[in-house]
Amino acid sequence: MALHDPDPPAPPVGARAVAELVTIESFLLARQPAEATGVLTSLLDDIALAGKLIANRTRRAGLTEMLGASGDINPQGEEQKQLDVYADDVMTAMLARGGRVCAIVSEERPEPTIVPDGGRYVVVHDPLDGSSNIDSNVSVGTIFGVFERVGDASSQPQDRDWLRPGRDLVAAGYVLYGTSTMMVYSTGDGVHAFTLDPEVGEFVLTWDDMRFPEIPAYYSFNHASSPLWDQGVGSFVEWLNLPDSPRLSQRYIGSAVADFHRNLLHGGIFGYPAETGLPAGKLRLLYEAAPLAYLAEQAGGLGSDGRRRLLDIEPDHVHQRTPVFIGDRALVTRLQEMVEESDGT
Ligand code: AFP
Repeated sequence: MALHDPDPPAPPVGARAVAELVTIESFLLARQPAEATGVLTSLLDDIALAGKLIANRTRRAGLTEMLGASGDINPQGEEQKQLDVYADDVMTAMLARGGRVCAIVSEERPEPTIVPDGGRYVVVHDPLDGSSNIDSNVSVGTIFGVFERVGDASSQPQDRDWLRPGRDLVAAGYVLYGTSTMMVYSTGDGVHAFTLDPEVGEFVLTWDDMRFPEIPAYYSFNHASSPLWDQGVGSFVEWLNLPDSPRLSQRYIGSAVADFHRNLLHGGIFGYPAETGLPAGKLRLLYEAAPLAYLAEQAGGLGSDGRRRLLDIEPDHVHQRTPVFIGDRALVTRLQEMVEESDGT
């Protein structure tokens, strides 16, 4: 079920939906390679269950006094929302219980969490991306990436197991808490989306083998920051508004996961450039930019920091930031060309 036009096909409903009902568990099992042990499948199952728990709490946040700040500050110096802490606790508990994960890197914790007697996978995640939007009831999401550890199972996990370029990811995805709850992931075999059916409590297949549409529709940059951008990025966004450009419409939610999701469905580019005073941009490489770039490439798109392929950047530390441009391959390539041109002047 390829996606080539800006309006994705409506998912099956009624009797056809039941007949065609494909849950994430059955889909994962059906698509796992013959030689697979099922451990990665079970790990993605754990993340799906964590997503259901977080979805339930975010949906009821206004009713259960779960809105607002927790009173703590995260490693980036940002105010932690109560739901940031809840989502981080749920992800950590779910990932640490199955004996499948040896270390967990979270946006909300200064250091990686080592899981005693853990397994062969390392999970990096942003438990609730866009959390500054929660109180305004705007879409937020959990972004995750999975690496296979480098060291053998008997050794203590260490930097070499999580300071990895995105090209080493074996899986990545997000759970989006919006008008509906969706889980979108890839294990290197295409990008697939599932919608949580609250009545059944199951993530049900909505789209498989998603591809960026050939004709993009949107660009997503925080225009208010444009005076702080490099000249190359400024020229690119100006070009987007010229008569001979692809004539994209502008949409910006302020939750990277939600902006990425819209642009994956309808075509487009999301960008968070470097700014004067913010030379590395705002987004974190390991658990925000790299997982989204992995999905973008699996869907025929591209991720860049303006000069390099995002998936080739080796992080020096777990909370490293990077400029981010992700989405339609032709648009990201055009941006890189214009940055290169301005570098040359
Ligand atoms: P929060 O998680 O603090 O809301 O930040 C969200 C985010 O990291 C990313 O999801 C957005 O694209 C970006 O920050 C929004 O930042 P601006 O408000 O500066 O545009």
